[in-house]
Amino acid sequence: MTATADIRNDWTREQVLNLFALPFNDLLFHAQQVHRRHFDANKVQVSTLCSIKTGACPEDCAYCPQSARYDTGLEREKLMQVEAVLEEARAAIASGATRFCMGAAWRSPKQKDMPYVARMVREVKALGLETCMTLGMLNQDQASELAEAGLDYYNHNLDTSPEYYGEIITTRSYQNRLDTLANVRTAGMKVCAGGILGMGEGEKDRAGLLQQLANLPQQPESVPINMLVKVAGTPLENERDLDPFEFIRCIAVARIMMPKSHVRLSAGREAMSDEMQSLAFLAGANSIFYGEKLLTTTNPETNRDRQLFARLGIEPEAYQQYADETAVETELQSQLAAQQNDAFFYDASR
Ligand code: SAM
Ligand code: DTB
Ligand code: SF4
Repeated sequence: MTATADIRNDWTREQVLNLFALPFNDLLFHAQQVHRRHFDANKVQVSTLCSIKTGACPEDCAYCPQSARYDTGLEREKLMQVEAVLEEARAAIASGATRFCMGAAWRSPKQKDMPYVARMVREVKALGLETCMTLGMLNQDQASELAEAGLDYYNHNLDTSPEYYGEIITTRSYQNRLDTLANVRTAGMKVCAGGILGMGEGEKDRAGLLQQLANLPQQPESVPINMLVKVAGTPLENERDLDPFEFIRCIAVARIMMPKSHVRLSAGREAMSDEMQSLAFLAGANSIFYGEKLLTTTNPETNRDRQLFARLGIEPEAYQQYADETAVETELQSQLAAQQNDAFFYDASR
């Protein structure tokens, strides 16, 4: 099969469920074959998150620590100054990230905020990072403004299947989300869209989420698969753990259905063992959030991630448009060499 013949936008729910029903080893073998047709299986893209406006969100997303409707003890913070964002972006470069994703706890951006966020995009990009933002719903004009500022990716998740969606969010509709994704595409930006697993949904809902994403007119370039981070005070704080194999199955099915997309092993890694994360990479995940904080919750320590990469022989994917490419290459190579050395001395009793 040729590379493009892999891509289909006409998946039925039954076909997706048939993939989920494969024996685990067959599913992973299939996913790994698709993965290797399109990607170097030992490269993983690394993005760092920055919460540019935290908490006090008017929406009611049942998983989210930033909703003003739940008492999660989170301190609200106003929109960050551009210089403070740049400082975080420089730190992200120094630790080896190639994409910087700026998130705001908004239903949608206000017009008065647009010049600031556009400036953030321009200046972060000028440092040589790929840029991504997630600011809630966008109308067509707002999407075009961000595209003109040079924003590479816009993240907006579908979160779950259309059928289960109403159990999780009531303040915006599934169609609102699809409209935002269409506006982002029309503006010419790359799309980052995925969802969350472990919110009490069934396999048919996980299949429904992937069906929606894969059947978009153009598949998202980036597909974050989050494992619910259970935050005290949110309605989902006591949700039952999802079987880790179900999570891995979902990554593998995403890889098969969206062969050319980067599938991101996103929130929830801190609660995963190294072995589970390596299974996710085997299933075709090839992107992570890197850095000790997600938006408001914690992520694995960068040293743990570096060691994991070294133990698995994984290298961070280079981003060819770095302002000073040679310097970054050298930095990444020396970090990797140091980690490989550390891994040699890895203490299994740790
Ligand atoms: N407010 C904007 C929005 O919702 O569109 C952008 C920020 S929002 C925090 C970005 C995404 O983070 C959500 O769509 C959701 O998929 C993910 N997310 C939020 N809280 C999470 C949690 N507790 N566990 C896993 N993923 C989460
Ligand atoms: C995505 O899919 N996951 C990221 C990013 N896109 C913006 C956010 C995860 C947030 C986890 C909860 C928190 O740290 O607040
Ligand atoms: Fe607000 Fe986004 Fe959290 Fe929903 S996910 S409550 S929109 S910050």
